[in-house]
Amino acid sequence: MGKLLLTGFEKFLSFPTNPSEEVAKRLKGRKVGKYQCDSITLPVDFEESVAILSDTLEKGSYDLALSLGLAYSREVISLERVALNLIDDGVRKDNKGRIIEDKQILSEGVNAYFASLPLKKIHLALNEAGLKSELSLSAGSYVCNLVMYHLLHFQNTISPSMLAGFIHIPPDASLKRESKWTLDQLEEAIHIVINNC
Ligand code: PCA
Repeated sequence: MGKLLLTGFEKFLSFPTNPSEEVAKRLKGRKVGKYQCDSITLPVDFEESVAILSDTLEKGSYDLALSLGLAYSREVISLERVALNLIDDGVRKDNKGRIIEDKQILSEGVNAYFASLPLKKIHLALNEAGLKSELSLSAGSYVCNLVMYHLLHFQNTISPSMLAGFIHIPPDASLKRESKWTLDQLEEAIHIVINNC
């Protein structure tokens, strides 16, 4: 049985919940496909998110690491292809009230990393199940991109055989009334992602 780390994020800005946390919690301790799932909630904090993620990855020797985050303005599951070595969000504060603009994540780091997940296969499987998804070229330049970059930096430098990547999920209908997604559907989508890894 493979080892899976699934991460979600705590709530942030004025959103009352974060479905990425809810979905990660639902899968905690469960067997999904060929993986046994560990899950954690990361703080929306430019420093602590990275510290907790790195510590967990170092201790866990995972075969698959999947991070989830909320993309409030997106309508479908976004399969992120690229993490950039950049934080630049002049508007959104983290949960400690910090704003970071135009800053490299790692000054000696490469400019970008690609997810090591079979994204095209996952995309097809989701769409066949009627759960709409897209391949996305940007995880943004806020905390999700930061976590994705560190996850892929770890994969590339320490654990090259690990499958790793980031998925942005849309809001569920309890968070945004116009949303067509329920938490059950978001959870099903993440099951399909894992089953195709
Ligand atoms: N979404 C934010 C950070 C936490 C989350 O769930 C993002 O897209 O960067």
